[in-house]
Amino acid sequence: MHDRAWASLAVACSFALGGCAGNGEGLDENGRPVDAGPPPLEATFDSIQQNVFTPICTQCHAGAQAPVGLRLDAASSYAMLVNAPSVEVPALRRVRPGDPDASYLIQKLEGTAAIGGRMPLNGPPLPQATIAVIRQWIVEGAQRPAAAGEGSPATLQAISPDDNAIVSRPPHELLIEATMELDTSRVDANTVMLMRSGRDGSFDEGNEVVVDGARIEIRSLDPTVIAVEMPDQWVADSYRLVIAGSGAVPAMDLAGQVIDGDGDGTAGGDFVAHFEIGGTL
Ligand code: HEC
Ligand SMILES: [Ca+2]
Repeated sequence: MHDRAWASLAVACSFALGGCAGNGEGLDENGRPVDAGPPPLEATFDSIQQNVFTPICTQCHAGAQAPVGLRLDAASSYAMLVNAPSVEVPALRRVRPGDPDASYLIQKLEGTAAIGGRMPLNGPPLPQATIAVIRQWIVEGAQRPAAAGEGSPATLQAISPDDNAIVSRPPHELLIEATMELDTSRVDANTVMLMRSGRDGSFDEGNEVVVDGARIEIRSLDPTVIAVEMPDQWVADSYRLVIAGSGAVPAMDLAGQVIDGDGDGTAGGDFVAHFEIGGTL
């Protein structure tokens, strides 16, 4: 549909006006603009990701060395932003759905934050019209339309730390994102379990230690983002996070379908993620 619109535009240009972009310069052989970027910015998560976060912010905010742990690549940004506390000003959420003025992301983009520089750091500020669109997305609830197909069971993904990551400093929290809305009444200490290996890097000896005292916070509902916040000091060890998709009380989606924790395409199976603190094993 877009292609046809472009094609007829190009035809109109070259016949009626004798070429509108320098005699077809900038157009390919089918009359489409050569450097057509993503579709224009609109107030949806995917559009903001494609037009702002990916091209501008991931120059710095990506990978293990991302500043203040904030990764803004397409796979991480939603879970890292929505209802997630700012590191610089922990009293504020990076994005507070419905309230752009209280969202630290907006303060950083407008240059009004109490700490640090205006984003993008050392670059030209975003146009006010772009910030207005991001504000509008927040006003409308900072939603992200579900990606999973109708009827397929929810799968989970470790957003941070990455599965099998070795981290030198203890993470503030563990972030897990589901592909759809879960029954959050079932996301609790019965279904979310964290243990460490007993400093031997393996989980079969019986010397494993269950880590308790973790606070489980639901950051967003649809898709469900789960943050596991640790209150106490971390011990250098190998860790395993399990979200039950089996047993007596498996995690479920809202339709009552058990999660596809092991990602084999059918409901059931535990979600398991590993990471290591200290890199000494
Ligand atoms: C040149 C590197 C660079 C670029 C590009 C960049 N940032 Fe940053 N960002 C940083 C650094 C460094 C910090 C921490 C120091 C500071 O705030 O000045 C930071 C901090 C932040 C914070 C504060 C996070 C918190 O938890 O307190 C937010 C929000 C943020 N950036 C958003 C963005 C967005 C959105 C973009 C793209 C429009 C962007 N940044 C582009 C380097 C960058
Ligand atoms: Ca062990």
